[in-house]
Amino acid sequence: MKMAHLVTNCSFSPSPAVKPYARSSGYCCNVAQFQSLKCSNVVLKSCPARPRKAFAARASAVVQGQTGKTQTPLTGNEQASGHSSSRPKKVMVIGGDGYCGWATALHLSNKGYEVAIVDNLVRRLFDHQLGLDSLTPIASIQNRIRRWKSLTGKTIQLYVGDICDFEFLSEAFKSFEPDSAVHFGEQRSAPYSMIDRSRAVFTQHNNVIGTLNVLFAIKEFSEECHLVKLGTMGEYGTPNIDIEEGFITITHNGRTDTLPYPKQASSFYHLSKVHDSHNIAFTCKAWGIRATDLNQGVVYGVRTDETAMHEELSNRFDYDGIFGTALNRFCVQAAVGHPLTVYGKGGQTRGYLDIRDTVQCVELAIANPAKPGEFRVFNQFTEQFSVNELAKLVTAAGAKLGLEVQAKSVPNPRVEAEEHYYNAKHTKLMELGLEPHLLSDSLLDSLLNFAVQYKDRVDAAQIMPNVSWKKMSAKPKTVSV
Ligand code: NAD
Ligand code: USQ
Repeated sequence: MKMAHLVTNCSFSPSPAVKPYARSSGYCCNVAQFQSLKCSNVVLKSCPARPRKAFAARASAVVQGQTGKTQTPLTGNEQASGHSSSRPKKVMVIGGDGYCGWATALHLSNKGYEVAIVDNLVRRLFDHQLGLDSLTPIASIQNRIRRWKSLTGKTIQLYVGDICDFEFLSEAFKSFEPDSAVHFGEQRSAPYSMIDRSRAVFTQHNNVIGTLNVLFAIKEFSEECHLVKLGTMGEYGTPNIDIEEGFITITHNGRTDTLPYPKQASSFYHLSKVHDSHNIAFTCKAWGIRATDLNQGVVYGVRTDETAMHEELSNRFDYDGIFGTALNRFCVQAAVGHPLTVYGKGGQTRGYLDIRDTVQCVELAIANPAKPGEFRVFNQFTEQFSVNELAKLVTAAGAKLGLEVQAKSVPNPRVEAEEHYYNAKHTKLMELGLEPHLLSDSLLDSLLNFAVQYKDRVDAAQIMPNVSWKKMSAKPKTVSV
């Protein structure tokens, strides 16, 4: 029996003095730091067959046969050749402890993929440091994975560390040997990136260098590995023409070419995604890497088939002014009787999708990999809404549940167009078979009921936005109360 490092019952007690954005902080951003965490009941066993460094902590020791009802997905080569060995396809989910990543890791595991999560848990640290919390209580990653194993018999491996640490990432790649790497592991909040200089620098360093390391790891250790990278619709901004999926054909001075669609990102976070896309496109050309850039819209919802199986599998649900996204925030605001915070005129239009479609889209991208050297871009959303439209929908759904919901325009903390044209294409994932869960009355009802169920956990002080694009400065800023 192959045993690896088994880590249980870790409890994090970061010092309040620790800066979230300092890589040398006492948090588990890398090897030594992870080991210096306060952990109770830590059992470390060595793996004689494949020795690896202690920081590549695997939560479950034994890789067992998959017991899911769905057909075991095969590796890319097996699919291509029509031959099948019994080896399930391996997917590394980077950022697998986060909102989209956790739901995706469970979904893929349920579908018969062999899954490993890579995460440095820095998102949990942001909460500690900013005094924020998920609406839903979330179990530690170790308990989540143990619960999943006890319910389904399926193993998810865990590598705790920072992908900006190339030594750590190399070990994870060499040890797991992924067929696909799904990369969610970034600082993903636009407001967070606009708090102050150090958070802006952290965001771009974390995201750009992390992705660059993933590209180097693929080139060095897993040439065939398909990179599925979470980008964002916000890379395109809000141009006054239709938004295409990644590329646009332009005729200029009588000559025609198909070029990357122009990027007009509107926060240091969104800009980090633009830089990522350029680096990925370049390495596809230069090194023959196969990559899919999923330009995802704003995600809403919280439950997927898998996370609903047990409260210890619950996903995070952010509602605060920094990490909370529009529709999720509005549902919580409605539940606690807070006026819906429409920023400015409320004509800001974006693509939105249900978290159940996030996991479906990623699965589709993995099952239909890009070819070697191909850089594909899919726009990943299912419907467009303006902020005013969302506020109207939530107000109506709240009334049906007996909630008195009011929408109120608050001064827009961001610099963005508040009335604009928006028409973004999103057909490529549909062509691959996406069956969207559209925002229906019933979904809104259940989201609202969910928010009502946990309303005692809401800290009303975290609802109003408190990060201003214009007032951002070089001076470190504290944003919690
Ligand atoms: P999240 O913050 O909940 O999860 C991100 C995870 O990545 C966290 O668990 C965090 O600890 C981990 N992480 C961050 N930096 C890391 C590093 N250097 N090394 C290892 N792990 C690291 O975010 P999310 O909402 O799940 O978003 C996931 C991805 O999807 C992001 O790339 C985001 O830009 C993209 N996206 C999200 C949304 C949305 O509405 N949530 C919409 C579009 C795109
Ligand atoms: N907005 C409000 N009121 C609120 C919250 C937001 O009016 O209380 C507005 C914002 O000003 C913005 C729009 O709603 O115009 C969307 O804001 P958001 O906070 O829901 O989403 P955003 O900051 O764009 O970021 C989120 C995720 C990010 C992802 C992005 C996809 O946090 O990771 O990249 O959605 S997209 O918007 O398509 O770029």
